[in-house]
Amino acid sequence: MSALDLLPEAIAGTNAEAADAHARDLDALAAKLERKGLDADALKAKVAAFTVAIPSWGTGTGGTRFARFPGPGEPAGIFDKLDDCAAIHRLCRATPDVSLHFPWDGDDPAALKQKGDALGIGFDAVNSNTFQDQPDQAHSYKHGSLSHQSKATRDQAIAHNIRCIEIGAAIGSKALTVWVGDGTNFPGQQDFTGQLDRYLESAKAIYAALPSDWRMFTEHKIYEPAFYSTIVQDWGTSYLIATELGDKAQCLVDLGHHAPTVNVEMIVARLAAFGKLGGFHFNDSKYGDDDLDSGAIDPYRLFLVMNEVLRAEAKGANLAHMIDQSHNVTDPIESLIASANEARRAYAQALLVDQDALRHAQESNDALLASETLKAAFRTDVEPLLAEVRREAGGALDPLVAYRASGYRQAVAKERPVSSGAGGGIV
Ligand code: AFD
Ligand code: MN
Ligand code: MN
Repeated sequence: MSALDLLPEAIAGTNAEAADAHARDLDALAAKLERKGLDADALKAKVAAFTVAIPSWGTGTGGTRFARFPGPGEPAGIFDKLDDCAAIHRLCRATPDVSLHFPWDGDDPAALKQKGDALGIGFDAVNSNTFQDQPDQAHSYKHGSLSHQSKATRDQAIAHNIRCIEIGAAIGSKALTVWVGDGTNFPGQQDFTGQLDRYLESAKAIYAALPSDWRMFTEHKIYEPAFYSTIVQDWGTSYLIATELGDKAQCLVDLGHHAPTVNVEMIVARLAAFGKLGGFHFNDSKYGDDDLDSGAIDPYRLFLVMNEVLRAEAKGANLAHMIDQSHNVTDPIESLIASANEARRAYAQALLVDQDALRHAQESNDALLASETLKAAFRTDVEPLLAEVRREAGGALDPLVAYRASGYRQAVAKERPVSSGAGGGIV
């Protein structure tokens, strides 16, 4: 028996306990929506269609560069990670896809596909990793990868990205996300332009290997692991790279990859306006690349981002919704469930924005009414609607309660080896 088999009973049992209160809350919300001229059923269908991909690397306890404190039942490999992803989806019914990271997730596409199919899990964008060395590799990435001074090192990094595309193509992915740690720690360490030229040449070689129906996402980040300059440091450079590469290249916005005061929703709008918005890594941030749970710090910002997501998607943008988080002090399954729910909540709230009222306020320069129009949607408690969407799809009214009731973590802890806490590191 698999630990996943514990879930149906826990879902049924906790749903039964919560059924009466849920029905009353849902009726009250439906009545409120109706007064505003909104149809709860139409909203439910749109919310159900909004899904986010789970990062395979987010299912294990993360760490900082100081330490890592693993919990019980840590996944020992990609197949355990996929089990955990399936558990998350069965509870919250919002995460049918997983985003894989290579070589962390092995090099056996047939086995990955078989496991995904058996669990009913699909695969979103694959991620390459040239920000750390693997035991068997010929050339070190200590001083860079796709932008390295040495052609042999650049070629090795290119070959790895092409292998990621091959694995991805075999398992049904349609995109490659490229994030590199390349940069410098000292002024003068590298020539800014020469480094970018080398990066572009490498990126073009990867781009040339994309299947016709694939996209390549370029992901920027302001700093870390490089602390003076980072090669793809902001959305401007990401846009320039994606433009230089061609139509199949688009920008990926990780919500935590900007300076703390940056207006991320405006970046989203700008990239969308020029057809270069490819997708997201949802998470939250207080200072930098904190990789905190979605909506944990600034749920209003997440709502404002979703408002732009809705506008872009209404105009036909195909956006990859993915999570990229590191869970240091929580059970990663719980954090991922909560994050998927928060992403959906913000999306549902954005659906409630009275767009006519907003446009009217903008046209009449009524700043306060414009702000209040957004706030009115943000203030609406859509939890009963989210719960009903989960219930109708076979999930839990309260997935965290059902997860804890299931004993899933305790069950996998009995089967999986104890994970070592030695060393720091992001995952
Ligand atoms: C990095 C980036 C990038 C990368 C991930 C690995 O956000 O998405 O793939 O973390 O954990 O900071
Ligand atoms: Mn990211
Ligand atoms: Mn990040």
